[in-house]
Amino acid sequence: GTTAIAAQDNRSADGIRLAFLRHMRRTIGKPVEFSNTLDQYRAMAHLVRDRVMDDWITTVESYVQHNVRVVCYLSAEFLLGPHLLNAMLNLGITDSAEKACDELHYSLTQLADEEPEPGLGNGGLGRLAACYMDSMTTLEVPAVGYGLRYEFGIFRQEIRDGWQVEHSDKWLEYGNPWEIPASEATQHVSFGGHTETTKDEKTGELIWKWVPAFTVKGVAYDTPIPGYRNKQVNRLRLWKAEAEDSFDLEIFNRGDYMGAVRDKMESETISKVLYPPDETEQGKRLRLMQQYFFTSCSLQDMVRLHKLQKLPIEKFADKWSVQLNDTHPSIGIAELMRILTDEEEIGWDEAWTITQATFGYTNHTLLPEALEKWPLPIFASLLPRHIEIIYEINRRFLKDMQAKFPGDTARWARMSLIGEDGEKQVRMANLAVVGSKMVNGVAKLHSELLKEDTLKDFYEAFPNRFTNVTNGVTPRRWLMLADPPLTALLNEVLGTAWHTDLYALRGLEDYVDDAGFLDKWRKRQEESKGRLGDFIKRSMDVSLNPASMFDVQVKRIHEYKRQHLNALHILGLYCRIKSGELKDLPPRTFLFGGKAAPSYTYAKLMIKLVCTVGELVGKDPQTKDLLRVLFVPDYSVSLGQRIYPAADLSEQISTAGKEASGTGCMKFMMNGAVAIGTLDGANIEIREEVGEENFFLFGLTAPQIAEKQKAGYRPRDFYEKSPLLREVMDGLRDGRFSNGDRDTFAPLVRDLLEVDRYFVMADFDDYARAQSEAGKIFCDSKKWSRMSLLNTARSGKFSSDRSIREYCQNIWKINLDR
Ligand code: 26Y
Repeated sequence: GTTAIAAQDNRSADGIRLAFLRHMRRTIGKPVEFSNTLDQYRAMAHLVRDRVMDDWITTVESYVQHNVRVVCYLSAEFLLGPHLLNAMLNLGITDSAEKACDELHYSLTQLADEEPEPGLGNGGLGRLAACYMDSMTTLEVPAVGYGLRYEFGIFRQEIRDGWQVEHSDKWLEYGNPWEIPASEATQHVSFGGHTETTKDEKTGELIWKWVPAFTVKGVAYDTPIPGYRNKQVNRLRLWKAEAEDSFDLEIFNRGDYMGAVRDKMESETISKVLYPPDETEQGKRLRLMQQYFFTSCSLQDMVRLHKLQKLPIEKFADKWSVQLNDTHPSIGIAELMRILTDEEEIGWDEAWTITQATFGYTNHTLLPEALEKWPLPIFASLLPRHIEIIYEINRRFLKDMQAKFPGDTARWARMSLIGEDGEKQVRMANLAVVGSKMVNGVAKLHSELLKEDTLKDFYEAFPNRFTNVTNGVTPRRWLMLADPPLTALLNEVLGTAWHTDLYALRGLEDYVDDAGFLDKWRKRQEESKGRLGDFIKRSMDVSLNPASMFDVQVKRIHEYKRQHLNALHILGLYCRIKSGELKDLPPRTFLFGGKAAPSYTYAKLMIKLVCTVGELVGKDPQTKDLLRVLFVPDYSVSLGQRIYPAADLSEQISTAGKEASGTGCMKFMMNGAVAIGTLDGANIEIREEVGEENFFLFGLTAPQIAEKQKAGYRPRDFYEKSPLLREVMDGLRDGRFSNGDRDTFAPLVRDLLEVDRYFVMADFDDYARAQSEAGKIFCDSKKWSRMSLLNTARSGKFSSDRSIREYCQNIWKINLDR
């Protein structure tokens, strides 16, 4: 009928052009001929949003009608990346939009480049949450993402003289067309004060009351998350902290205008800025406030919606599955207990059953120092009622453990929710495990090590609670959006089934001995490298050689990720070229990107090292045509989309047993890069899928590392045994690579020779061996193309669609073939 025609027109080039012109007049308010690229981006964003909103309404209606179970994904970070082209891709209107732009004489990509990236996350954990939102919607899982609407996202990184300099990220400066305030959802969150008990006059039972010191208002901002071509749209609800309206009233009462404004500012600080995962911790109190603030708003929102649908509160866990993305929202366990017992007046035992049935906890780290702990005084002063609840959970829990493990006092102390070594602390991981029905790691090895090591005591107490869900990434953004020419080629030979069933890429294996196709594959790869080269020429004024091997390491800068191992290897190549030992080396371009936490001095020094090596090899006439090293500043989702498709070699070189999963490795693999890596995190599963002959393995294994650690590791022994390592470390110490500067890298050299917590020295020689093997095979372009093609062909497992299916099956108990 007529509505169908209208809907179709909505998505045609004409429909889009007319809508664009309408938004240019009515939303932007400019004659189109005076508009700049930012205006054009904004007009385009608004018309795309209109089309997403139409699907949103129907999705919400169908959820209400079918009274479905809802997954709530609680995460302090959502690293979405730019919306515009992703929304167009998922709606299926990219071609029409391109045509409309052509007619208007604009370039769609140029206009899309105007979108400020919503950088509401640090790295892997935040990006995972974004991939999972995409997959949940694509698989039609009713889901809400809950988090914080940071006014300032991850800092912008500048590299000045080789050092990282941070700038604040004002992503909201020109408004955000992708969010909609949801006024009906406003919540109020209390802090501080004290608790009181009264006796119930009838029953004589004690009633707890929290008398808080102040409250903060939570205002909801919704971002629609469109599924892939299925007319489904889920909601990402982010909370902004504002002062309570009563502040304004108090101005009259107290005549204290400045004081009122100060209170207002303090309230709004809560959602002001994203915390980087720093080593030296500052501002702990504010971070705890952030976590409680967004978690409480989210749970209150669920209770509100639950009641709106007239469901009994006792059935809360049947309606809501709450997944905790690491411990950051794990205070939710105590908060739900508070809501159920204090506010809904449900008895403790029933409340605990509901709470445990509601939550699932995903752990993302093995580093014990990264498990969150809050100093008791800070915690108790901010959340006096919650500390009482945690004590009561703990009392009952320890009683069970005493029955289960009689006499094992050391074990009880390790498992307690309150740490007593030194200053008393609240252990959030322990709370998360005790209060959840399921606990999962993010890759096979990681989940095993959680059971054997980090959470061993808990595994022994609750073996059935532990499971694994290997991470995944969305092929829509990381393949289709990132590499349209590759997408076209895959569509040509495989059709389009792989868009939502990535295992269908296996069909590519039919071409693995087809010389013509392999040649096509190689040419396409070189074109990808050319496109990245163009971008780097434009933005950094550096020219890259697209025939060289692109050897890429992009991820947060961290000692355990070992960007310095990569840099030391390049110095090794430099030395061997200088000495004449290495002659016919295939030219290589080493690309680095990633941010260091602002207070992580060592990581910043690692960036300086990479930049110093870059300058050295780029200036030396003997090496400058063979080696190029570039640190690309301000690594982000959109930069990742440009980089992954152009990579030949993917660097996944963390110390075995330290990287929980890693997800960048999966993005490289989908795009046909071959990995050089250790047996760590998801690398192990990547190697399993692609075959050991298509993966450059090196390094100590996790058990070997553990053994060395126990026996007393001496990095200097490796330095003394390896002539190349000695030359590199001596050169670094003596200033040979840094114009005679012996000071800058002295702390790094000292650490590596004397401590080397991450076994850089121990793995150096084997890494150099694997690198040289990769270099040799790269010279055989047919062999390399074959390996590259097999990486794409066998990447099916690493779609986040597969991960979400597993969460549905094993954790959320949601039936996908309704
Ligand atoms: C400030 C604070 C408490 C904090 C904020 C962010 C602590 C940690 C983080 C982020 C952690 C993170 O990104 N972890 C990574 O999660 C990925 C997704 O599961 C894994 O692939 C990756 O191995 C892990 O390091």
